[in-house]
This record gives sequence, C-alpha cells and structure tokens, in this order.
Amino acid sequence: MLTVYSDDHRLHHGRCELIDGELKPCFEMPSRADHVLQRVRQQNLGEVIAPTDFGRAPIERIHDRAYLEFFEGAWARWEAMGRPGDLMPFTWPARTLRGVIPDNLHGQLGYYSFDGGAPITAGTWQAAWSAAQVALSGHQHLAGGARSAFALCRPPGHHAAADLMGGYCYLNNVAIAAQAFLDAGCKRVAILDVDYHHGNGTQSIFYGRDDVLFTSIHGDPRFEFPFFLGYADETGEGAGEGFNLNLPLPAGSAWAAWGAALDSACERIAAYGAEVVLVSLGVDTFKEDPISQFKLDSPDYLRMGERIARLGKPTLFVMEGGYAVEEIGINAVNVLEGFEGA
Ligand code: Q9C
Ligand code: ZN
Repeated sequence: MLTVYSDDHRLHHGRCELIDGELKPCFEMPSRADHVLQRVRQQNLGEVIAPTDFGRAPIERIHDRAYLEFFEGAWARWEAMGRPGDLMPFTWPARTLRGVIPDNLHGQLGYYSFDGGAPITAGTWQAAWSAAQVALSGHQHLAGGARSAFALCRPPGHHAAADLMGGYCYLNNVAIAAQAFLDAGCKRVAILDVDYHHGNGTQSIFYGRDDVLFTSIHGDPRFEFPFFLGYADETGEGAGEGFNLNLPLPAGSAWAAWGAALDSACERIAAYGAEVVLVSLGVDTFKEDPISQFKLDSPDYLRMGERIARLGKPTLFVMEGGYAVEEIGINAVNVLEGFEGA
C-alpha cells in the first residue's frame, strides 16, 4: 500500500493544552507521525511519497472562504501583537451571545472555533494545508486505479467543520478527500470513522447530503468529547436523512462490542452501495491511550483492517487521532496490514 506523507507536519507543534486543570504538553505532537512513518518503513508496507499540491480550490469545496482567510492570517496578526505563546481561544459565542464576527483577533478566533484544543502556532496553517494535500494525493492515487492508499495526515481533521477548528483539527482532511472523489465523478462515497472521538466536523459537513454516508464508532458523547454531537438519534436531515450512522459505545468497550459495531457500520456501507470507502483512522481506541477509555489491543487492529477489506471497495485510509505514541505506529499499520492480508 502506498503511503503519502509530508514533513510539513512538523511545522505544527502546539506548546500546551488545558487538561485536568493543568497546562500540559499537547498530546497531539509531531512524534506521532514519526512513529507511524517509522512503522510503515519497518514493515515494508510500500512506497512513501510526498504529496502533490492541488491548491486551494479543493479545500474551498469544504471550508468557508472567510474561515480559511482567517486561519491563514491569524499567526501574523498574533505575532504583530508581540505575544510569546501560541494563539488559543478563550471566548465562544455560546447560548445567549450573538454569532457576530468581531474585529478583534481573539473574538474572531472564538467565532471560528468550538474548543480551546486547537492552538495556532507559526507553522500550523502550512502543516494543515499540507495534510489536506496529503489526503488529496491519496484520492489521486485511488483515482488512478489503486485499491488502497494511506494518507498519513497530521494535524488530524475530523473535528474541523466548514468554519470551525477544535479538537486538534483545523482542516477536515477526510471531508476534503471525499469531496474530491465526488468531484471526479463518484456518486456514493462512504466515510467510516473509527477514531475514539466522534467526527463531529465530518458529520456536520455532510449531514444534509445523500452523496456521502457518514458512519462513526466512538465514545458515547454523554461521557466523552466532543459531548455535543455524536448521539445515535442523529440520522441526517433533508436529503441526508438516513445517511448518517452513529454507533456510540460505553467507556471500557473492548473488541467484542467494538467489532460488533464495526460489523453494523460495514453492513450499512455495503447496503448504501458505496463506490469508495474513506476511513478516518484514529487509533486512540487503544487500551493504553492516555486520553481515551476504550480497550482495544494491538492485534484487534489487524481484525479491523480485515473486516474493512471484506467490503471489497477501494479504500483510502486517512490518519486521525491516537496518543499512545509508542504504539501508534504498530496499531495504525496493523489496520493497513490486516486490510492487505485479507
Ligand atoms: N484539552 C482527535 O483525536 N480533548 N482529537 C480535550 C482538553 C480533546 C481529540 C481535552 C480531544 C480531541 C483527532
Ligand atoms: Zn480521537
């Protein structure tokens, strides 16, 4: 399987995040991608190539233009203010407040974010841009006839909505790639989001549409981030009614429950008649993940890949979360090897 990877991910290195009442080093760190790449090479998964740059148009198919302009220019505005730290939001237009776009940098950052978990650093825009190009290059490879590809994206993307960053995400890599498949002539695209967290951004982007089926297995939002989306009764709206499937699971879920949910998601994808499957590949379902509460073990990821392969569809894997840095490579590449071995 071909891997697409860009060193630009290193340009994004957030300093800290607020967790358990303390500022701790960001869990979403550059060494994550390094470990995955190292494992890809160690297992001889296949060729590793740099992305092609497809420019801004395919990103604008998903993201709001004003949001992109804000994100691209935010660091320069922050730097001009001479502040030492990363740019992080602290006020959001929650209930009782107005959804206006203020002039102030922090006001705008609050408008364009849904949590304080997506710091902007000097290189965040470039890193996020390149991650989107990595996903688009994965699409290009499948469009050329390949059965599968691995887009080793960092930063991740599935929490990012059309005009919102949050949850370590800025540009929705998997959504951008899904739209590229549609724009190249596909009629039915399925997204299978196996990250521990609900892919609220991806769901919101395609919620009113029937050309993308979104399926997700995740920690029940009653107890887990992102808390405010990802419930089982969210089935789509308008033309998209019936084209959104959330499979929330309780804390502590292991392979027995998780694998059963995967069967359900796969059955839905098969019934949909998807022409292509995009997997939002987070491995924060791992039992040792420092911020998550599922109990998957490393061999379970082989089974995950095997089950996905049994769909018999062209498949693009797009890297999302996973914070047990020592094992992230083994677990992510196990999915890919399970897929290839099936
Ligand atoms: N800073 C992905 O796995 N946790 N994102 C909030 C407070 C946010 C996870 C804890 C977790 C986001 C792509
Ligand atoms: Zn996650």
